[in-house]
Amino acid sequence: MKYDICVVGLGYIGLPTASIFATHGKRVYGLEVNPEVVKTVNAGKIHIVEADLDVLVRAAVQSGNLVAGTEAVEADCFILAVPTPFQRGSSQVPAPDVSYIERACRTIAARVRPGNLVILESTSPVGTTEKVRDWILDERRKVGASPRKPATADLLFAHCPERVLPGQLLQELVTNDRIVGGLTPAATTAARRLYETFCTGEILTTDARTAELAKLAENAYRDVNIAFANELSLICAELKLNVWELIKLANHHPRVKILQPGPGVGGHCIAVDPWFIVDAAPRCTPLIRAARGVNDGKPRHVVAQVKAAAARHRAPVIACLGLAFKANIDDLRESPALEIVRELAAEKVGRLLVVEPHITTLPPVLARGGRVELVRLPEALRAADIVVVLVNHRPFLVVKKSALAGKTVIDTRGIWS
Ligand code: SAJ
Repeated sequence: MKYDICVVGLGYIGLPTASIFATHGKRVYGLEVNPEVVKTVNAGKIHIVEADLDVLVRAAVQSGNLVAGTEAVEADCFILAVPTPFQRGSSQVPAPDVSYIERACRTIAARVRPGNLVILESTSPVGTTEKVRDWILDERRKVGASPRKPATADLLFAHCPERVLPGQLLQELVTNDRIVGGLTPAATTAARRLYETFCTGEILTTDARTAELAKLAENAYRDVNIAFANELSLICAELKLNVWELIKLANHHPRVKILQPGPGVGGHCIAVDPWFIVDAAPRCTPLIRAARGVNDGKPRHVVAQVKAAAARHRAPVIACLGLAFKANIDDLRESPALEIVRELAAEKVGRLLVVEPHITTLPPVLARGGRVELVRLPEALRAADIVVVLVNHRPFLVVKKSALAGKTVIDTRGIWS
């Protein structure tokens, strides 16, 4: 069977994208390396937490338009939605790791036919769409000359970065404006037509390299702005002022809109993507690099605050509320909350009770050593001497003041301020 679209990678972006195309009449195949994910999706279920995604995936699978599998198939269009992490290595600047994209390209290469459109959705360093083309053509050369082997000119390549916000992904997938940048004008046009299937936002066309940098710039912009808020929180701690009140007051100015400080910046995007720009242009990026430094330094500051509070107790019990990288999701990637709890456990600061409503078992990094317990909110609040808010999950917002009486509160998100 030939599909309209083959989406490679059924993660946070690939699964919703595959499902939305399927519910708009496209025959979609989800190519996924993890057989467990394939099984889950083919059963109409989901393996990630995202509001209403379960309903969308069920509808897509029940319609017969979405099928998942581990083998590459033929399709008119291939959408690459695999991770692009970074490697810390020994260098000062973490380097982007595009190996998942390369593997995805080599996996689909033998199935790509003349006239096909290959879209890179993964956030990528500038120039990656050109590499996608090169990897696919290289792999086709390796597998031997095929009678239907397409030359570069027969294939269309474009970068269409995803811009959706985890937590409100489904709505943003449809309504956000979309940037579409092809390696050729024909590729740009083909990609624009494809996204018009479901996208109600404006579709903005450009070239692939500009599209790549635009996506990185958006996330670096947010990182720099959060760093400003985090720096203000350090200044306020030093001067014994309330940063939340300060920001609220400053934001009454018609042209000031300061973001919120927190325990640090997490997730697989904002904490990662700015490094792709620094890596590409190290001499031009002192501001982006400094922002990364401020945000990456914030967990250490929180650990120091907790240690200072713990030193006032003989056998401190510390409740850490939240492990995810932000509110109301289950994603622990690059989570500052996780880093803080891991550090407190490593330093044996006290008995650590963690509340994370979106998980049922602790991640291995915390489970090792048995120093951290995953408990429910009432139990943690009852037992704790020190309560540390690391994530502003909904259930934490409604904690009554009386439940905190007599306890030391370190509220990194300002939910009780
Ligand atoms: N954060 C703060 N203070 C704030 C806002 C966020 O400390 O005022 C923290 C969060 O707690 C979290 C981190 O920053 O740890 C990132 O959260 P986020 O909500 O700002 O962003 P992400 O990573 O969930 O999603 C971002 C979005 N990019 C922008 O808003 C420019 C999203 O649109 C992108 O699609 C996504 O990255 C991505 O996949 O690149």
